[in-house]
Amino acid sequence: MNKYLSISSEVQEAIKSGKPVVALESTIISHGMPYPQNVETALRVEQTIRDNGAIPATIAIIGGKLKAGCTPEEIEYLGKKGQDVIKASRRDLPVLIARGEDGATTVTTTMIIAAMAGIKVFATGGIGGVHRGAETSMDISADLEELAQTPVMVICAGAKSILDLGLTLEYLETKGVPVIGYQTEELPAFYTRKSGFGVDYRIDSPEELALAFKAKLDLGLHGGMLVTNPIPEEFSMDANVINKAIDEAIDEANKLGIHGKQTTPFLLAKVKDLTGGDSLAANIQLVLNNARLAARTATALSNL
Ligand code: PSU
Ligand code: MN
Repeated sequence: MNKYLSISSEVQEAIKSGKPVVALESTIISHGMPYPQNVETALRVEQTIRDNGAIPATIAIIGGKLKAGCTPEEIEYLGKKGQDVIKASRRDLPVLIARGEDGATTVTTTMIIAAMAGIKVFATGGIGGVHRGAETSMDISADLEELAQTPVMVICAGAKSILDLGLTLEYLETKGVPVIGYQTEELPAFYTRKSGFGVDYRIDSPEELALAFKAKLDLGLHGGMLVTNPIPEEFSMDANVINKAIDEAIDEANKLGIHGKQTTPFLLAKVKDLTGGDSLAANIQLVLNNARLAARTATALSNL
């Protein structure tokens, strides 16, 4: 085991005995939601995974250690410290570790640490992707490169239309990442069930998700698999309301010259301000929905 990695005893025991484990990210805790809803949600997500037969492993960097499996106290710490926890992508790991700092793991770093620990399934809300205007800004999330190289199945609710969804799908195609729609032919757009873009394949059961991912692993094909799971109908938002807020947020980001790692958190916070409590409630529900599917899929995978 590498000296930078710290796996909780519960997660370690589960991995060793082949029990299903689901990884969870911490940027959604420290940067994605306000305190205390962030902590409440993170704990509810963990409980949902347990209720569906798997062991949760919330991933974060604490005091320079790569943690697979956080305690409720550590989750409280990450949630309370909020934006002061550095948003940590792949390029941030070396210096954060050297300095013994904390880091909130994005999809990218959660995949890296999950793979190091031997965890194959990861549930989150939304992934990063190719930003609108990327043809000049070159702002493409490291999440896409990670999906191209690290063997973890990422279960999300699609991507928000703060991104260019068409270009995001093109990029994933080039990199050989399968984009699966869970019980849908259409890529969900996080707050809404539809985006107007098709997925590569529709899969209707956790068992088939597990079989497809196992085939990818067995063949030694690099990289992960992206499973997009639409937000439940009753919690989905009006596309016009959300798209108007997103356009406004992007205009403001451009005016203020927001760039680099600030772009995604800025846009997410702005959209949340403009749409009030509705978008937070939707966000919480879709994460719980992804946690359920991830737990069932990790269970199916461990039965193969
Ligand atoms: N998109 C969301 N919610 C999020 C994120 C993205 O709808 O919380 C977070 C995730 O942690 C994701 C990261 O991995 O932002 C991507 O950031 P960037 O675009 O800077 O790569
Ligand atoms: Mn970026």
